[in-house]
Amino acid sequence: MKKFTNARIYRQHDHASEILVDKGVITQIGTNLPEADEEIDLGGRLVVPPYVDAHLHLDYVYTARNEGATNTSGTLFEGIARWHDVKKTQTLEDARERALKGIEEEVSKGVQFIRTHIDVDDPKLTGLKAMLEIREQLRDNVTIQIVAFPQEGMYAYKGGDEMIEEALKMGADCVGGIPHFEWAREIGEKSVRRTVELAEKYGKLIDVHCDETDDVMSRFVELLNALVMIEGIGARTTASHTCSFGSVDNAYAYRMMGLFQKSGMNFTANPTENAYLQGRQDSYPKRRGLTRVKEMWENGINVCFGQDSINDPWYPVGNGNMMNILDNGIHLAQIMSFDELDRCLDLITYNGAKTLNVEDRYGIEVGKPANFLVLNANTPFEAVRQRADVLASIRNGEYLFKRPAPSYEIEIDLFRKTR
Ligand code: 17E
Ligand code: FE2
Repeated sequence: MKKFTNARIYRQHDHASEILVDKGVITQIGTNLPEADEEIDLGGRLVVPPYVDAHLHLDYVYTARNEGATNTSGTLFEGIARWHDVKKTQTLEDARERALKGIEEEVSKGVQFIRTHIDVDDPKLTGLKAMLEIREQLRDNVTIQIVAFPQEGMYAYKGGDEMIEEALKMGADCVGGIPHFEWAREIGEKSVRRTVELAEKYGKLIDVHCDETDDVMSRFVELLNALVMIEGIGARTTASHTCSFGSVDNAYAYRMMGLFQKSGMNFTANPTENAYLQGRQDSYPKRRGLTRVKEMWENGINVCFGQDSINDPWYPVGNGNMMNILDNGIHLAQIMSFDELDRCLDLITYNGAKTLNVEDRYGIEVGKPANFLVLNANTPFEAVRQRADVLASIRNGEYLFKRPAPSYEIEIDLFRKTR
């Protein structure tokens, strides 16, 4: 038995400050809990559930400097073209090494839940094979979900839809799609229908790259939402990116918001990547690529953030630091009232867990696995303001890592003399 004391627990509204853990599970939360063999004093620091990266591409990581990978226009579409060449040189060993390194980088910054899209437009399914193996190997320490993602199209790539089906049979968790990349609107629509059919056929979750463009006529989110609402699988579905929804007119957005509430569909935004990739055909004013995150959040539509890219042909400077993603996201979305700042950690924790459909195993509650982070801050507001470091990541009651707290209370001579 282990007892974590002197904790400030995120979202815990009474003053409970102790967490008792037995065999990797939270058995009690409260004050003056029974003694335990091991007691760990957290010094009043904030304890939050692990970060969730709801949208990442682990097959692409660390390829930004590969031969032929340079994306000179900085657009999504050039990224796809560059990856087309890079992936031909990918080997199983190399895919494995890079993905492992990417996961390690994320875990070292407090992530324990990752949904990764894996490109299945590849006759050898190299990235998928590597990822399926890693998912099982790391299962105890990090929860990984795999999306069968047709990066070059379900129909624009010959046999793309069959590759997805194959990937689902091999064990991918979610069906993906990229309707805005298909060669005609009708084909994009056909791909969305196919995504939903495949999810039903194989009992999988859905996560579609949806409307990742500034083209306000790109409205595949409307069809995806309607289809999953009809099937009653909205909560099992995610629309990722939905950049163009940030540019549509308000009358359309208003109607759609009501329909999103009805379906219960989830949304994932990738603030850093889309700020970088979108608005490329704009002069000024220049759009910043983000969907209507603030309004979704205000209206009870589940929305969360993802890192998307770690050093790949789309975005070179991703590093798996979800606090950085949150920081960028709340700026771009203008989420900054004190009330919002107190709750916005949800966008990289609880809301992500809901998107991943792992809520039954997630959160600081009795009966759940003892998975949590200790942040170098005393309140949620200070955690966000200071972009607090993760001091410890605990999984099933054991440390994945812990690191000493850097002190901000150094004395600077100049200031001491002035006082
Ligand atoms: N592929 C895609 O379609 N969109 C992205 N943002 C990335 C890869 C990173
Ligand atoms: Fe993506």
